[in-house]
Amino acid sequence: MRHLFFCIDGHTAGNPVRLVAGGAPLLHGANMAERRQDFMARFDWIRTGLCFEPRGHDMMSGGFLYPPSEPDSDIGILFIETSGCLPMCGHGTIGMVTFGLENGLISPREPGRLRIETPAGILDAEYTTEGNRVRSVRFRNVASYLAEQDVEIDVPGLGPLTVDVAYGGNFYAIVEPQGNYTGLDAFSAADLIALSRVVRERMREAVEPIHPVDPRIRGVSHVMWTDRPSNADADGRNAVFYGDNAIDRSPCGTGTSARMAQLVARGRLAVGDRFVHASYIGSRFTGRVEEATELGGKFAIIPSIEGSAIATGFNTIWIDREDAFWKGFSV
Ligand code: PYC
Repeated sequence: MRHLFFCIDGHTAGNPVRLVAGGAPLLHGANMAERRQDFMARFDWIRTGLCFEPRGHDMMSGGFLYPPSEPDSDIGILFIETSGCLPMCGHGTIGMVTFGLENGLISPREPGRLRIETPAGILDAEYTTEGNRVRSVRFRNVASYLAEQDVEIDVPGLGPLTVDVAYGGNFYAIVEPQGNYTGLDAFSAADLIALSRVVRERMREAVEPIHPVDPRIRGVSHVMWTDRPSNADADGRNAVFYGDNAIDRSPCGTGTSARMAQLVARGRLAVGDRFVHASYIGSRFTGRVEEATELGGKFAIIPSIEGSAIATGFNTIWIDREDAFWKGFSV
């Protein structure tokens, strides 16, 4: 039996986005958060089959568009990635909004504006166009906050590290230069991946952050290695590890949101400030601290992230149950 998926492939700031425009399963659930649970319980094979080899690769990421559950929203998004079915994904949002608009899959009620329902919450987005092309997307992300401070771990090969955990739609362990981690230039991507696996494991042993309002969102999933920018036109750069083998090619939208929440909580960034984040390959997102807020009694911020995406082609993929690797594999 073959399951057919019609996809629009492309990338946001270098990181892949596979918008599955045909073949999305019908999901149960009153909102995108409940539909995410249903998808994980019944359809995770679609995620693994489309994201992992031989149809995808370690960085593969994307999602589906659904009718939103609440009347004020224009569109619902469900994210898939090699790391799982994320509550929220920033580069994915920018890519799927771009490809959805350019191909007539999203019709906003007000041109230039969109209200998007994600499993992590509602996003208000603005976009600019030139002809049929979407040139940029800025979205106001979900409330983001510093969840854990100064967690001490010991990493073989690197030694002791003091690490914060911040939330920007996913929970990030944030490693700043210190001790033997002297900055990104001293490490290859393979080094960072190997070290990240250990950092994530040690952090999971040490803390389990739980979203203050939605306990279904919990646990450190990503590791962000930070550094000073290499050029004056950025405020920082990073390498974000996800899944088991991936370094985000984009500056990571939820990671940049988490980083801004951490910096505001530590008094190193203020409401109204702009924060240009460079990725491991030098691509950029422009973040802004839109406002201070509160999340389940905790201090939080509303960050916004701006970036752009480009489609690379249509891709008709099937998953054939006779294929030994119909669910995908990773080495
Ligand atoms: O842009 O939020 C993001 C993201 C999450 C994982 C990879 N990219």
